[in-house]
Amino acid sequence: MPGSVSVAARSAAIVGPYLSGKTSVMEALLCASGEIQRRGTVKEKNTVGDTSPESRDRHMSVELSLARTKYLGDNWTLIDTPGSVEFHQDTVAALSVVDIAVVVCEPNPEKALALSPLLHFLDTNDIPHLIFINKIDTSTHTVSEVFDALQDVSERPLILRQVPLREEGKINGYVDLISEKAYRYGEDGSNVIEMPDVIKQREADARQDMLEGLADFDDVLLEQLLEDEAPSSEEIYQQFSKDLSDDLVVPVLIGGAEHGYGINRLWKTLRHDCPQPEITRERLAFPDHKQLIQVFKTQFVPHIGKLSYARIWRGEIHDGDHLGEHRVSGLNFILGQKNEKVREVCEGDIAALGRMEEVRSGQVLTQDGLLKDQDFCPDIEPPVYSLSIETLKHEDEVKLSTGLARLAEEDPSLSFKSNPDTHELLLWGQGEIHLKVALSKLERQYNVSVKARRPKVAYKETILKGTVAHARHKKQSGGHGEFGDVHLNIQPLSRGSGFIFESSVTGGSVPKKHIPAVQAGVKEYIVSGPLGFQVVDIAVTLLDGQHHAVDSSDLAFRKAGIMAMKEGLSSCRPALLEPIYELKISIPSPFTSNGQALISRRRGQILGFDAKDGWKGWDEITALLPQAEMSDLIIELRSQTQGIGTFSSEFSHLVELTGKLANEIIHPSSAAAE
Ligand SMILES: Nc1nc2c(ncn2[C@@H]2O[C@H](COP(=O)(O)OP(=O)(O)O)[C@@H](O)[C@H]2O)c(=O)[nH]1
Ligand SMILES: [Mg+2]
Repeated sequence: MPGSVSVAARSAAIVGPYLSGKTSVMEALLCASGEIQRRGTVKEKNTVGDTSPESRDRHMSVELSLARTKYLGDNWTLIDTPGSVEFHQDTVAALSVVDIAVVVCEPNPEKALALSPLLHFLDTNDIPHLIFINKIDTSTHTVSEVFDALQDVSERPLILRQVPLREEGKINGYVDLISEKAYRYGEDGSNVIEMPDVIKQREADARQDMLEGLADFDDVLLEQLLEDEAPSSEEIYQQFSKDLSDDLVVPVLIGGAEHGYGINRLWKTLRHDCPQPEITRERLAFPDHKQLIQVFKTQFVPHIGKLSYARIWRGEIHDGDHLGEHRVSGLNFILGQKNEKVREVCEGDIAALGRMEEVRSGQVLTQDGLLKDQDFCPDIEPPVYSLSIETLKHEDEVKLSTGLARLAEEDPSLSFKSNPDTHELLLWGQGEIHLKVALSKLERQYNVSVKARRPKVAYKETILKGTVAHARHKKQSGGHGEFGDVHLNIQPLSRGSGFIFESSVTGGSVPKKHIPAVQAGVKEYIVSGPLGFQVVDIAVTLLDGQHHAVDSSDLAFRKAGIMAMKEGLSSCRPALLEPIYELKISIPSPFTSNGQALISRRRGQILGFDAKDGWKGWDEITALLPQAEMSDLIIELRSQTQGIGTFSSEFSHLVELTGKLANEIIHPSSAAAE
């Protein structure tokens, strides 16, 4: 076991669903390591994590909180992560640089499903992790019920490391299954007690289960078990560390962060079993370099500037070092809100590097600069929710674009783009709270207030029958007049054809040089047709026309084109077209029928559903859904799936919309007045 040998700094991310107690676990770990004197609580808003106003106001972590600490001589960086799926990108960023993840969960089997996406992520990315069943003081279920439910959503085998001790119906201690010592919880750590007789049999059975679980990965241990030989504690410890490092098994611990229960045990497991950074470096397959620094998170801090949070995988860095053309200006260790300026950082450390203006999250630096052709960026969550935003003051537009660009650099799951169809600026992200937090940061950090509303739907219109329209633009006002005369054949096209303009003019009735002007007029008109929307799926052919030797001009022919379209289109039976998207909805199988009902209620059409590839216990529903029904889909989908259902979408086609719904869209004010 690593005793007093000094090891490179390690790092653990504390992950898990919203409200499971991650911020409290970090607080308890920091208190146990002596980093802070008194355990803060989330309720009193005095924890090391959750320091931003956005976090405190919402009683939830909305960003990463880092804390550097020392436990029994070893250096650590703990990272508290947001639990809400809406802030998952930060969690993924943290998981891209840590040696281990501590998954915190509720002591309730009914809530195990909520861990499914996270465990899937850890399992498929081979990130070593352990599970800490928290709030054990409030548990009304047995630990084995919770354990079984967790096993159902984990691809890796779980191995229970402790059995709970119950006294008067409450869990108030545990037996460690390796050392076989019993402990009673106390506010200042647990005290060893004699193992009560009532638990001996259960302890022996649980220990046997643990050993059998480990023996699946070790022939020597298997042989020992088959021959009824008792392996030594030392051998079991070693096997555990190895299996965890290799991400073969997932140890399960129990405790209660708010009272410090089981926290020393958690620390010791981390200390003994968490892989060393060099093992993680191999897992992540970094190339060999003297210095290797991975930036995983970027933050723009008022009065300080850009900070790049980075893990040092190899070598040391000093303040002022050049990494190729990038100069490190300022090095800080972080404890929640406090930054500690340091002159150098070593292998394994996580630090905030100042003023690396050209470096972005996900990039890796070596002594020669950015590592090219190798991508360590985590995948970006596809956006599922958007708002149309506009500054309250016109003069704030420049500030808005600076602010948005920085927010999107800090959080790649947030994006913005203008919609050419509706002329709106859309902010895209992971949900209502995600966007509200972004808007609150815009106001607080960039001093821009914006108005946000539900985005418009990009309705279009077309025609159901064709016509030939004639228009003459003529103006005589002294000097040069204006003269243009056109005959346009306007015909509907099949869905998805777009817009076609042709000319069949012969003999120069409309001079060649003016034909583009007619086309320009037609295009200008179809931006907003008789119903008020862009006209699509039509073919316009310039059949014939007249010109005047002196008065004809591009301007005159453009105006004639507009006039002919205006007169022609109103007699062509205009029809409203609604955009339809194809959705892939990922949903845990117990909720699949709810998901299908949700689509049907929203005028959707289910195309099919199947088991989701590579996801145990999940389905994927493919469906078509009108865009008008999509804006708050994620909210309802999450509310029906313990917060974990999600979807991706892609524009599919336009379809004619008729009846009352169409009427309400074409005449919104009259519909509202009814
Ligand atoms: N009874 C009890 N409550 C806890 C425990 N740990 C956390 N809590 C409470 O659970 C709530 C959520 O905790 P928090 O740490 O913010 O969870 P997070 O969202 O995962 O960071 C808070 O009200 C905590 O006080 C615990 O061990 N026992
Ligand atoms: Mg939290």
